Amino acid sequence: MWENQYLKRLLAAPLLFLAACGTGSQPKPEAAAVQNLPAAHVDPATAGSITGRITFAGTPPAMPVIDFSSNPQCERAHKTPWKAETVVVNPNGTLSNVFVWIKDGLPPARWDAPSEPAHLDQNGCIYEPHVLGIMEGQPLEILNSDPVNHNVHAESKVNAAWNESQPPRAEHKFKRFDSAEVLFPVTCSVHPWMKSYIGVSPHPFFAVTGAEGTFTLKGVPPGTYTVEAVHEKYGRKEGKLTLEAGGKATIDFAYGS
Ligand SMILES: [Cu+2]
Repeated sequence: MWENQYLKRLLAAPLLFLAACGTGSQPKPEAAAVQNLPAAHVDPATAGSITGRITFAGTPPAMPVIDFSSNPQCERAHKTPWKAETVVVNPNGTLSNVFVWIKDGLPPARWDAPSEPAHLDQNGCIYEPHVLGIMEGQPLEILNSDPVNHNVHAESKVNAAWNESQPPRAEHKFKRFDSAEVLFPVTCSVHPWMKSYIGVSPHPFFAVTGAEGTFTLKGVPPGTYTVEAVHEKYGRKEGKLTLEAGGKATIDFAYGS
């Protein structure tokens, strides 16, 4: 069971740390710096929210229908044609799958990650969700709901990259990313059309837009912030705002022509 493995890893961590000290090597400076920061504290009485909308102007590019025919089981999983999710423009003219986060402005602090894992599934030989937000140090539980072998390849640059096969009905994988990194692709070495993206945030103020093209960051302490939107094809946009104590701030981003 993963719990046991996870526990073992937790128990092993101090030993590894001691071992590292014994050999004279040190933990990564950024990791050590974060550990030394005071624990973040948000006063609910003054926390506010940041909301926004990601619009898309112009004609959305036509997305190719994915050809699953190299694997009959992948093909059978789709009753209707499945299009690539590189650009998903919603009927209301907004853009899906945009990762939005507070890029800058929070006071230096250590934000504890939730123990509840984020999930990435392989279902119908596609990754679900297409874009995933997760906190630094939060467990990522990876499922394979397909009757076929997949190969999960985290193509991270700041965090160590890894590439591991995941047979059908295998145990779920549990991973963690210990440094902020927005965004990096996750691909499958068996099925070239499979691609998702992960954004690792050092704090809990991030969101991914869905069918409404909107986002909400809740429980944000008052302050002046740089908010960044990141789309896999259309790239990065940022804007600044000031959130008053107990207030609501809005910031919209526009993509497309
Ligand atoms: Cu695959």
